[in-house]
Amino acid sequence: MLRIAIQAKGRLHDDTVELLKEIGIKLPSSKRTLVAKAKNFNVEVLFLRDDDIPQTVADGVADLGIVGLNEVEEKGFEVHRIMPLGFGGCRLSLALPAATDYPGPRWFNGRTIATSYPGILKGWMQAKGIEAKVHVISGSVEISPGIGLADAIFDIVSSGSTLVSNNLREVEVAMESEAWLISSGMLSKEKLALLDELLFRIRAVKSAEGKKYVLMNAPRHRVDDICAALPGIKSPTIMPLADEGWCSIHTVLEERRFWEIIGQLKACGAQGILVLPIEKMII
Ligand code: PRT
Ligand code: ZN
Repeated sequence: MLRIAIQAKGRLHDDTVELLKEIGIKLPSSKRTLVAKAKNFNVEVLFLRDDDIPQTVADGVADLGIVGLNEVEEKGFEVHRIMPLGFGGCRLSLALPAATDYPGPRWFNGRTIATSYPGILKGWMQAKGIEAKVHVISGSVEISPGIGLADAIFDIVSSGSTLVSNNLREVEVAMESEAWLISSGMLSKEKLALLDELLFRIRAVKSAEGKKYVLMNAPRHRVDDICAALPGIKSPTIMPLADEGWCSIHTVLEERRFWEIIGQLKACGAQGILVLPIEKMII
């Protein structure tokens, strides 16, 4: 049995549970407990605070964890970083009062910086040769300059609106983060086999993300032009239709390129274009 530690509640919880569901790990829906056994896969899920996930995995209490890379970096426990999962994206940035002139990192010399991530901040300061005082607080970091607690802050930013509403300006990005799958370094052979199966499923779900299955009818004499406009996985499938002058073309398209390509397809005479969602893709 594989034990996976995930966030009990918070920003990563819903996306994590959704990913587990997509790869076939159904959790009892009733109420959240500390531990839940999956109904149809040899997996047990531990619901924890995100801060506790890296250590739980490093100690081998959980075999795997899903947690922000920022927590992994900050805590510094030894875990394997297996793969980024494409959600929980954010950055860790330095910000200062919006009206302040900022000549570059040396501005921070001799200043006080408030943060909940002293480890990552000190790493950045060392890399830049900055000597500043680090004031550690556990929450509401963004109000520190306004109340005179610090000259600047180092915190998580995603849209940037929290900084703007506190009259702060982002001046340096120290790291980019997202949710990662991490593992303990001491997995048995049986657990490694289960992990392989899990990774296979995650890759199948991730491969399908942002992609659509597209079908269309096309005049035979324009097939080459249509294929040239289609950046499919490999070559598109082309099937004859009852009407000999026409065929049916099937392919997979990146959703973000859809509108750009669809115009070209129509210009080539494609008709009856159908766009379907793809759930999983085994390449
Ligand atoms: O209870 P528990 O300890 O498990 O959760 P938590 O409160 O410590 O963490 P939580 O749920 O807030 O965040 C979990 C993880 O989500 C973080 O460790 C990051 O990896 C990731 N993440 C992604 C974020 C954000 N985006 C984010 N915007 N974590 C926090 N924020 C906060 C940030 O601290 C700031 O206050 O949102 C504010 C900034 O947001 P913007 O959009 O205004 O820039
Ligand atoms: Zn936390």
